[in-house]
Amino acid sequence: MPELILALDVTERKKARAVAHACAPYLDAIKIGYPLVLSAGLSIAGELSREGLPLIADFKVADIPNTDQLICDQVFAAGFSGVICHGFTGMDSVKACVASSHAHKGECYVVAEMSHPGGKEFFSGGIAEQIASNAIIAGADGIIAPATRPDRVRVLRGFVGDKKILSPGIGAQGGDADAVAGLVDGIIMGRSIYEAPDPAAAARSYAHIRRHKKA
Ligand code: OMP
Repeated sequence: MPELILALDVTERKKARAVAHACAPYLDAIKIGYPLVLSAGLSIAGELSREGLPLIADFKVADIPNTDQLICDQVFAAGFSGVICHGFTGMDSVKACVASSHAHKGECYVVAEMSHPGGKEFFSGGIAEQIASNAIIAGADGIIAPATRPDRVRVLRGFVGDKKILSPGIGAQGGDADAVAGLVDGIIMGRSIYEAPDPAAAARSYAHIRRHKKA
């Protein structure tokens, strides 16, 4: 049953807290990243974690292993329960992110292929498949794969087995929730929820997604 993960990319602390609180009953996790953390500060993580939902840090960590580990350690110290890192940096870097995540009893997700049109430029020709395989070998908990390309999600599923696939790109980026809901473990959704006139109603309207069975 795919989870619904809110990508809370707003840049006002007050709005972030209000949207998170209103939507929380209809969500399985909240993801925040640079837009909110750079505007509201890292302490927003502790505030949002009071909603009682897993909180994923989307910092797309992409550095040498030592720096990756330092970043991830700070992520978990701030109250996050998961982190997203890039995989193109290589196995040793991904392993460093996984090691920090698991040392803090958190989860690590590796971007295998990005959802925007430009995501096809470099995550192509077998690269995404290699990143996905490496993520699994490195012990990651799952990958990020594009809801804008369900055919690619299907292919990448073949490389990650039962590990989680979290999938962004629904709504604002043109992806169709029903087309991927049966293929993934989590749907990441941002603007279609937090820009809606009633974010809670928008989140609730995706309740059917959470009942899809994985193919
Ligand atoms: P919306 O397009 O507003 O629904 O937001 C999608 C969210 O998923 C944003 O926070 C993006 O940064 C994130 N995302 C992608 O859209 N595409 C990707 O390939 C990877 C991510 C991500 O890692 O979460």
